[in-house]
Amino acid sequence: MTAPKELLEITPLGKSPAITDEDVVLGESGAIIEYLISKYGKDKDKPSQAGWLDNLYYTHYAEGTLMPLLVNKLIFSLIPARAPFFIRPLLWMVFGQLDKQILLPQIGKNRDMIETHLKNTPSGWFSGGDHPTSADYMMSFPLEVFASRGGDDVGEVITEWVKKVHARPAYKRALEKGGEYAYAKL
Ligand SMILES: N[C@@H](CCC(=O)N[C@@H](CS)C(=O)NCC(=O)O)C(=O)O
Repeated sequence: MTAPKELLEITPLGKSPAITDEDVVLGESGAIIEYLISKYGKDKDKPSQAGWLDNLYYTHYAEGTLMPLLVNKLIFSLIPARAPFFIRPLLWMVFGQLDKQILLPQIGKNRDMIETHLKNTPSGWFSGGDHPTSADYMMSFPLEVFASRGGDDVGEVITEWVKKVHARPAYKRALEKGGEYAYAKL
């Protein structure tokens, strides 16, 4: 809800991320990651055969299930915060209940699944290999958002995973090139 309108000149939805590469313009993070890996990845981002299914699942789960839950959580707090002051208390009550009864249990279930998965993958990357794959690239944004906004609901394993992503030299190089980024800190 805060994207600069210049983004509309690049993609019809005016959302980020979006990339341009020669004459290609592409939005949607999953499509961008697949594009970059297949064009520039030189096979090094591919999962092993054993990790293929986990990679497939988490690559799609990130924006298909996890991120919409976190966006809903944000919207449930923005609606009351931005409402006229005289209906704010009522909206806080309604959206607080929706958050507690619908979102929190869902987020908890998702957190437990992710934490269990990461605990069972000793390498710490989602597809179980010794390097990140598309699943990790896709999971990094939702887990950064969750780790920085989720408070006590975030698990220890997720927090450690985000720290590990932030410690990668490639992540640091991206920050140097891309500039300030609110979710780069925990
Ligand atoms: N499913 C899309 C989500 C894109 C999206 O919603 N991007 C947000 C930033 S995380 C955005 O550009 N919001 C700006 C706005 O809605 O004004 C993807 O994975 O690329």
